[in-house]
Amino acid sequence: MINEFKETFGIDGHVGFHFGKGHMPKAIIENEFASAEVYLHGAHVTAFHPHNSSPVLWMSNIAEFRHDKAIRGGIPVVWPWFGPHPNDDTKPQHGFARISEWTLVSTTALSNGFTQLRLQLSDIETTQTLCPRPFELELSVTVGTQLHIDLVSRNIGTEPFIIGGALHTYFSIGDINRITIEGLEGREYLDQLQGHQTNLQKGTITISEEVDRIYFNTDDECIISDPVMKRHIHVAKMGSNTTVVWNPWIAKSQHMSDFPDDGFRTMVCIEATNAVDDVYHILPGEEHTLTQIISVDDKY
Ligand code: TA6
Repeated sequence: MINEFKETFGIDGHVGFHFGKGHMPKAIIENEFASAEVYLHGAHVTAFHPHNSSPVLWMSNIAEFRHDKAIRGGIPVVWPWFGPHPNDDTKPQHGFARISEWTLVSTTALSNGFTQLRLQLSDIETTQTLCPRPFELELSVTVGTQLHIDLVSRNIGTEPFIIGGALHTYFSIGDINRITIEGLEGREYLDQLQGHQTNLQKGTITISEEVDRIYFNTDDECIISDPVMKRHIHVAKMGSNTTVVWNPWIAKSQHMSDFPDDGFRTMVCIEATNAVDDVYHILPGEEHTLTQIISVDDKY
């Protein structure tokens, strides 16, 4: 399998393939700007490391690499619903895209020195029980001075369908008690820990307890200021008007078997999301693109 990937999609000095954890195939991307890793399981980006900074994505050191489980950390692809299924709790939390095996479609060394991978998931028997509408889902990963992720949902059937989802990105930070997150000042949010009570974000976000918030009516860029790692992480997005900010804090970290008890101290999730009223009705033949663009500046 790996040799077939290498022959068909390998690009000398830019794209290689290996069996990663759990003996799952992954693409290794390397260029003059950064390195990255993408597992075919869940089309899951597990690493983005700009050469002029430290790794940007947080990964659990006890993540489980199993076909029936999402990899903990990196960028889980949440689709076609965010959170629990709207009316069937037997269906997986955050949809099925992140626990499906995707197909690699292309690898490209772009003229600007960036490297692009495209992966696809289409309606196969395992997904038809979960998504009764014919669909095509594509993830495009472009690695360079920034990490650009596009999640394209295509309706290839004859009936309209509604989709939600998220690029559920885990960011690596120096100390949760010392970061601030700008960009959502003055926005309202649903507090998932307070029965979806609506609150107003006053000033920049600081975190000193479990946080699980869905900010709505926002297409804003967020900026994580990290005084320990002396950098800012810029998180821009398109095709989304809801942003989720999550940190599990102590109790929830201890409750998750694939999340280290002290993991909450060095991670925060900022998620480009389509949820609540920000879901998309896609007509036959049409598509929706959810984009997240991640970059780092060390001008601290
Ligand atoms: O995005 C925040 C959230 O919805 C939290 O409520 C928490 O459940 C988190 O996602 C992780 O979910 P997971 O299914 O990956 O454990």
